[in-house]
Amino acid sequence: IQDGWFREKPLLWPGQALGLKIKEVLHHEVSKYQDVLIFESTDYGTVLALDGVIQCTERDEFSYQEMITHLPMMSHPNPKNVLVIGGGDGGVLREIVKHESVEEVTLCEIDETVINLSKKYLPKMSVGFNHPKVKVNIGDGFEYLKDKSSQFDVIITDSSDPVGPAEPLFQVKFFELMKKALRPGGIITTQGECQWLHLHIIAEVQAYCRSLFPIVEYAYTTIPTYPSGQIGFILCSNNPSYNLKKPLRKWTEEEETKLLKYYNSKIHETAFILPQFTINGLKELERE
Ligand code: AAT
Repeated sequence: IQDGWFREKPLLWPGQALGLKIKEVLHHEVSKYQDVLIFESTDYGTVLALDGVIQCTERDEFSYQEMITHLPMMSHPNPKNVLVIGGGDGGVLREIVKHESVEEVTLCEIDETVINLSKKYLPKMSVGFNHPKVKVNIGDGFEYLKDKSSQFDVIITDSSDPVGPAEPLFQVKFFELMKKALRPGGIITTQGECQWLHLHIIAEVQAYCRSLFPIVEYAYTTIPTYPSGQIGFILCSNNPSYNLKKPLRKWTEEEETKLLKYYNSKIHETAFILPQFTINGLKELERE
């Protein structure tokens, strides 16, 4: 915070930093796990930043939360039991319960402070916590998954970046645990970082996903307040006959208008079409 501006302090992309003008700092504390800052910005509504990195803003969160949720949910024929790792603002929960097939959603967030502050300052996202199908578990997602097997139809890892508490969530062991926790025909999606900045992370994660799952895909969305204006998702399934690039189920156009702000069945398909520098870069990194 400097001269009324918030500037990101990103360890993972030290050569660039997004700035947002502050209207008012609403809360700032160091929790057991991270530095937690909530402020009202002049142009992007209320903002949550963890360890100096923006996690969500009221103005553009829907892009990320809808895409990380509906890409896997619409690729599954009948998702009933869903797990979210991270996602303490509640936005992904808000999206999951739009699917009527869902019977139970569990959210496992490491930092209770994020949940409590989101309930106070980010009501449009934390509304997700109020749904009767939602259960909350406070703890490390990695630990939580250790004793789970064949339980979830969809697992969504809405995690922060691999520095700090989310580091274990980018390791191969975590993907093995998710694989074990999936039911047959299950799908996982993880926050997959940005092709402009982190092709090496994407290549590494994809490589061990390919050693575990028959289907591995990368998709992305646009979002002004994540680094470089884009963020990706890694999707995997244990069912080799799935085509995650095409929605298996669709909402009607009226439902899309009513329920959604970013996702629709057409953008589902385009999200998997990657620019040539990404295709070339990933090929090169895979050879190394
Ligand atoms: N929808 C908001 C986007 C996020 S929030 C990521 C959440 O993951 C945070 O609330 C954080 O406390 C939680 N988290 C971090 N590590 C763990 C863990 N080991 N187990 C469970 N939850 C965890 C992500 C924004 C991405 C930003 C991209 N630059």
